[in-house]
Amino acid sequence: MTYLSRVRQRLRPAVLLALGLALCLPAGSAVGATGASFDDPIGDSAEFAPDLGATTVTVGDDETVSVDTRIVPRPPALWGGCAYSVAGVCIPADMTVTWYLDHTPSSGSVADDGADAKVTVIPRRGQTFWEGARWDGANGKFAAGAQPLGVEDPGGVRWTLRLADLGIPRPATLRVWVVSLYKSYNGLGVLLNYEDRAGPGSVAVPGLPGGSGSGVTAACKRKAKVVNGIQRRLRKLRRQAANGKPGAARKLRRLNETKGRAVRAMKRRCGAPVAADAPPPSAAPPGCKLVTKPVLQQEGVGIHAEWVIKPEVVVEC
Ligand SMILES: [Ca+2]
Ligand SMILES: [Ca+2]
Repeated sequence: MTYLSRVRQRLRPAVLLALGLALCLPAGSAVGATGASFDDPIGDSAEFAPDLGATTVTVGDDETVSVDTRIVPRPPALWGGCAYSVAGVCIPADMTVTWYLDHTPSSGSVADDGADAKVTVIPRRGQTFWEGARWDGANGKFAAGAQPLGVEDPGGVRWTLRLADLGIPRPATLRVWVVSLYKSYNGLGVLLNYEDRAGPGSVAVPGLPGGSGSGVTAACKRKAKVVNGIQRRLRKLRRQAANGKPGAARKLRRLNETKGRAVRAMKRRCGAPVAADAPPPSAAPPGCKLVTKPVLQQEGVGIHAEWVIKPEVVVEC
């Protein structure tokens, strides 16, 4: 039997289902904070891949999400050590623990069960590297995002990121699962491929107080107004640059950079824009509903674009 098939056998779906059902809500959450935890047995990964235990997800009232996962490192590499040594030289293992976050139905990485964001920790040669990434639908791949604040203790790890940095809207149903992976070639050139999976668990991220995001909409309108103002100035500068006005080309370049920042700030506030010519969704997946609410839309393209807030039918979960 190969190593891989042994790993696969250990991860039969029935086990995963049972783990998913073990989800429970913690008692005594702080006011405004919400969370969930899910368990995974210690001992189902006895070697190579770090063994995942319990995971606790907390959405704080400070607009952050924190995830704590208990981990037991396994031999031979333990936590980022050597897969093996050749003449005293350490060959490091390729080891990662990745948290997948799915917050929006009908978008995200199909290969990763619809995940819209992920956080990865890479232990290697006594150092620990943290990475955050968000699904980039336009390019069909994960794009590097804000780096999580990661903390280690002898029994596991914990990381924190802002909801906005992971693209998590309010309200949302956040599904989280964890994958511990180990890959290396042994001395005979055979690929060792081990994994431990935990979850999924799900957390209800409530909407902001005051109804369906009224405060968000006001802030979003302000951000859209800023971007539209920059667009008008860009059109004017472009005409001036075309007519050879001194300094106009330089100002144009600088303002384009400002625009990039303003557009990103606007999208953080407003959420992803809804395409004006996209047909409205006809049905909502289980656990979600169709609602009419103001969304961000782009009218016109390129330098002639105007950003508007318009009511549209969207899926809300
Ligand atoms: Ca485990
Ligand atoms: Ca998704």
